[in-house]
Amino acid sequence: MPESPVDLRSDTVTRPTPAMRRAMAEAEVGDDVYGEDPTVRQLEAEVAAATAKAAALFVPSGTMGNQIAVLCHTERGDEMLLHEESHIYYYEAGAPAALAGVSARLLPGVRGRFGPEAVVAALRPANAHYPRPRLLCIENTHNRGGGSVWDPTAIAAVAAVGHGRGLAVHLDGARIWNASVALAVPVAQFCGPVDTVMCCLSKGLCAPVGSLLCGSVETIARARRYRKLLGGGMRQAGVLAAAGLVALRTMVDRLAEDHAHARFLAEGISSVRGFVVEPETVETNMVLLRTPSRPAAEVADALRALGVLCNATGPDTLRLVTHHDVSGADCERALPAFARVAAG
Ligand code: TLP
Repeated sequence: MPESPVDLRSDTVTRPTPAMRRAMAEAEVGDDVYGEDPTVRQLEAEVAAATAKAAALFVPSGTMGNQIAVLCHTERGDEMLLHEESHIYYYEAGAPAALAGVSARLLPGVRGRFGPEAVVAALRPANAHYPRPRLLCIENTHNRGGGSVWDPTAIAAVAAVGHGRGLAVHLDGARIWNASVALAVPVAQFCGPVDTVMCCLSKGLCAPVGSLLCGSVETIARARRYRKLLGGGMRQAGVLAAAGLVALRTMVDRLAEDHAHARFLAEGISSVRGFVVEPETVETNMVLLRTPSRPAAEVADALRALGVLCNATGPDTLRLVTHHDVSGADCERALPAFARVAAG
């Protein structure tokens, strides 16, 4: 039988574990739009506690969680400040413009990070000509930054400038658990300086579906209304939340393995001609590879033919993502494909 491919396209491809499937089968449920699903309530309480926020809302996707945050913090015609490569701007189908009527002021910065000076430089004085800046967003870990981590001090520094100028601060923490494991810092410390945080259970933690938006009681009450407006009010969603609880309680610590596997891949590929990668820049479960002499999409096709799946994220950039369903042996099995592709 041919071996199954090594799927490094994303940590979103993980399948629910047997423990999750059991929990889903046995979940106690109710109608969550009536606020009557005990399993959803339990998950919301545990994630609110983990992020040290007063309340949390279970939503079907990270995209919906982020966009509800944008809706909660802004009005039509306002402006949000965020990194030029941020997921909210780059990968959410233009939703801030389409749903909230908000324009984006894009901030530069290496690997998805920026300092308070970038925020200050982007802010314009109050004047009838300018949109009102109302929201600052940070992403941790940073996806297009290659899984780079913002430490709590850096978050506090930019949040202080944002708050000082009257902006709300939102953290896209789709992979906040990876940041937490990488720095050995509790999730709550990353969240303290921000008003809202969105975190996902369906990336490295392997839950099949589900994200949470966390914030104050007032903000989450508004968020609940926006979730309904967007069609994200789910009924017996405890079936999904049950998998999320298993993810939260049992799948966080093992992310260290994914980080080690990413570093292993980067080190192995760094000596292969035709690929440019700096292993020391691998902070979590992502590896960005440059392919300077060939279009990345073509290289991805050649790797696929050899049983290694990955995504081209730019004309000469490939992204590899490690996760629960890729073992150390799979990573060892993947390495020769890169050498074969390089050899042409
Ligand atoms: N990211 C996906 C794709 O959308 C690119 C991936 O494969 O990495 N914030 C961040 C930082 C994310 O990386 C993602 C998903 C989301 C939000 C959106 O989550 P979902 O897919 O649940 O809407």
